[in-house]
Amino acid sequence: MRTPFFRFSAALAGLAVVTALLAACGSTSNAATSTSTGSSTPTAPATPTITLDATTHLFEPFITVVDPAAGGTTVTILNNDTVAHQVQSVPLADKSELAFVNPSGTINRTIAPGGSITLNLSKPGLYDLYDPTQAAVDKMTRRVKTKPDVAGFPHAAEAVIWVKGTIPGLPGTAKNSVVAGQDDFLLDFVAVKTGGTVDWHNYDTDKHYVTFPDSFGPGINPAKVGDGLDEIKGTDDAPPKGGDVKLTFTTPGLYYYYCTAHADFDSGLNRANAHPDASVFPIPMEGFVLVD
Ligand SMILES: [Cu+2]
Repeated sequence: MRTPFFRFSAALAGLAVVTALLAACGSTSNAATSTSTGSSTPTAPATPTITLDATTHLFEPFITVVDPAAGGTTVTILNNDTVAHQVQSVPLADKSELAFVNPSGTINRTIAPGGSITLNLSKPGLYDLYDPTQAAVDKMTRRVKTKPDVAGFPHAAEAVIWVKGTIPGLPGTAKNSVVAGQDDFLLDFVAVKTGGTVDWHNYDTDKHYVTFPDSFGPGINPAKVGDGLDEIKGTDDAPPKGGDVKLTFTTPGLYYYYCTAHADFDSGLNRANAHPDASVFPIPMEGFVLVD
C-alpha cells in the first residue's frame, strides 16, 4: 500500500530523537520497561518468566528466550491482572512452519487472577502464543490481531518464546514476500540453517523494508544483517514483477525485523508499532527469522 514518503522521514527523525534522548538519559525512562532480574548479563535466565501486565494485559516481554543449556525448558507465565486470562497457541499459518513453530502441539491454558502457569517446552523451536480474551487470529493475515477495545491496543497480547536447540532438517534457503496490496509479510516465521539465505520478494506496488533493530535480548538479533534498512522495491520501481532482498545469516539466533515504512520500533516494549495508515493496522509489519 502506498505511503507518503514523509512518514518514513518522520519515522527516521523520531528514531534519531529517541536514540538521542536515551543516550542522554543513560537509561530508558519508560515505565513499561522492566528488567526482572536486574542483571545485565546477556544470557537467558534459567527459568524465564513472562508477565501478563496488570494494566496493558500484554505479555511482557514479547519475545522470551529459553536456553536448555542454561538450566531448563520451563517458562512461567504470571497473571498480574484481577481476572483470568488464557494462553493459546497460534495455529500454524503455513506448512513451512511445521518443523519449528509450536513443535509440542496445541497449548490451551487458563491463568487464574494473580496466578501463574508453568509450560514445559522441551522441544526446540518457536512457540507462538496469544490470549484470546484480548486478541484473535486474523483470518486474512493469519496474524494475532488485538481486539479494538482492550487496554493493550494497538499491541496484541502475543508472546513468542524461542527454545534454543538443534532443529533437524532446516533448509538452506527460505522465501518470504510482501503481499500485493498489503503492508504485510506473507509469513511471520521462517527458519534456515546457519549460513542460510532468506529471500523477500515484493509483490506490492510500493517499496517496503526489512529492518533489524539492534540486539535486545540474549541471542535476539545477535549480528548485523544487511545494510540496516534493506529496501525491497515494489512493482512501481522494479516493474513488472517487483524486487527482492536476499540476506544471508551466518550467526545463529532469532532475528526480529519490521518494515520502517509501515511501523516503528518501540524500544520500551521491544516490538514494532504499526503505523495507523498501514493497511493491516493494528497488526505491525514484522517478521522473524530463526537461524540454527
Ligand atoms: Cu512496508
